Amino acid sequence: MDTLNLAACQAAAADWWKTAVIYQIYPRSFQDSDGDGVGDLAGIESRLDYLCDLGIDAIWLSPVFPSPMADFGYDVSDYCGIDPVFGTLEDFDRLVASCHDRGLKLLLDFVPSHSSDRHPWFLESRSSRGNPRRDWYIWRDAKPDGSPPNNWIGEFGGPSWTWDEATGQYYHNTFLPEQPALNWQNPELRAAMLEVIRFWYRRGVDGLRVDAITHVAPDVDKGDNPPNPDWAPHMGPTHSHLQANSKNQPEGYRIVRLMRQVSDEFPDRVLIGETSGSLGEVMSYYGDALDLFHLPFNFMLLRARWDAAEIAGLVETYEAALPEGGWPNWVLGNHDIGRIASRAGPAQARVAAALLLTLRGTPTLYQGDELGLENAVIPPAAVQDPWEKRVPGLGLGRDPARTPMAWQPGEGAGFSSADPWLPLCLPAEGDAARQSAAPGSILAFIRALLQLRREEPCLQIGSYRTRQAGDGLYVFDRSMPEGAVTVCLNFTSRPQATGLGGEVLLSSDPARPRGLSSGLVLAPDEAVILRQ
Ligand code: TEU
Repeated sequence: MDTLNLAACQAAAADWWKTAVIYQIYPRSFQDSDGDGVGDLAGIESRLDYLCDLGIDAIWLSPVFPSPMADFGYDVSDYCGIDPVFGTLEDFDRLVASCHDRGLKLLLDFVPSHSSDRHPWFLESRSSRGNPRRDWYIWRDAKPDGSPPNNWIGEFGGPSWTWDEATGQYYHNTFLPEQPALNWQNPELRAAMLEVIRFWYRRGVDGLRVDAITHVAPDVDKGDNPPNPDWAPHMGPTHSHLQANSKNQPEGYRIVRLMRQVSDEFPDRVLIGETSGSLGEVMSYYGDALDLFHLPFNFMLLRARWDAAEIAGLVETYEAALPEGGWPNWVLGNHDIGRIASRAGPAQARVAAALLLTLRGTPTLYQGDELGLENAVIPPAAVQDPWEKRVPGLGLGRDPARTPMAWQPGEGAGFSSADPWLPLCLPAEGDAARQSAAPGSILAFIRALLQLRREEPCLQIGSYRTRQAGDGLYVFDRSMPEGAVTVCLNFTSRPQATGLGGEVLLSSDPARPRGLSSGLVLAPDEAVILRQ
């Protein structure tokens, strides 16, 4: 499948976010600078050289805004501030400047579907039915029997309606009761939220990752959600019903278009949408006129069975579904899902990284995955995630993928001088300092991959074509009119003959000689990039 011609290649090179590699920072767990066991902005600033050495182009910070932390920052109580646990607005301005000095872009999280129940807007809204901000949130009467207006279930279990005794109505919450849904139908709320985008862009932010977009502007009067015929208890309560009426409503798309228009008031900004459902849903968020998100997140690799044929199949399906002119993107891990080194198995972590960083499109790399971090075992007393607390024992909790970075030897692994907010989990190959000094480490391999990606236009903007996929071997080309590179991935723990020859540009095995090779046989779990 050839998906790009020369003109498209040139167009791709014009937008920084098409050739960039994004690195997701989960600020609570990146670097603590003030000894409270929680990471902060000054800590991030102190590690920018590490990120430059790694070779990424942009960082995206999960929320750093004032928050009671019921959902660890995804419950925002002031959209235009910085939570004291992370620092101050001055710290933030300094971080933006330090990033830009180094040529790094900085993206923030924008959480439009809900605020915190401690946000002054909500405190006003719930103060009385007549309050001018009542309509900034979604309030409805109980049914005659006192039950909620519909059967919708919150993403973290329980009804997605919370009764307010004082004013005698329910408010809608898609996630926790502490996260009341904002009413984007209200013109004043809408204007206030769009102004938040301008606030951060004026401070120099280069783009936004827009949270939980499928839940924005639900039509709560549309009726009950139908039962899910394929549901099983292990899937958790949320999926007992299909979210047919509660997600992806027409008004939500109109809101995204407005967000994009505001974003386009500023040059060179990128808008990324957290779309989490089917392929059709993801594609719909590009917009027919490519007027919605630049990059609707593609989470296919997060759910894929780690199998060469299956993954090649989904890459082809995704490529084929892209709208004309729509730029692809790939995500391998984030703060909501088990670590890739655990999902694919530690031996496959290099293959997974090679896949993420050589597929066509903008990759997002999650902090710690470059060290091969695995899921941590969180003792019950240390659980933090509200989802695990509300729906325990099903493995839904997200703490295992949120543990602090392990930087160097010594207490706290260089993350913090205090007890960290989540237990430390050391990567099997050692902390960042140890891996930096070890040529065969996964960190060294990912650095080399990122360097090759910078040097090799084929890997940034070349077309994609599957060569072989099956029996544990996946081989694909990335081509430009001037030449091509071939990516060979061994998904198994046995050797694999590729029948290919060429110049070895990079291997996950540092012992493999560079230079010309014929009849390439991949070692177990090896990734090789060839110039044909
Ligand atoms: O996640 C949105 C979302 O769709 C989640 O329900 C997701 O499906 C789930 O966490 C399993 O992966 C975003 C944030 O990424 C998440 O951390 C927040 O808790 C959530 O929004 C609410 O803001």
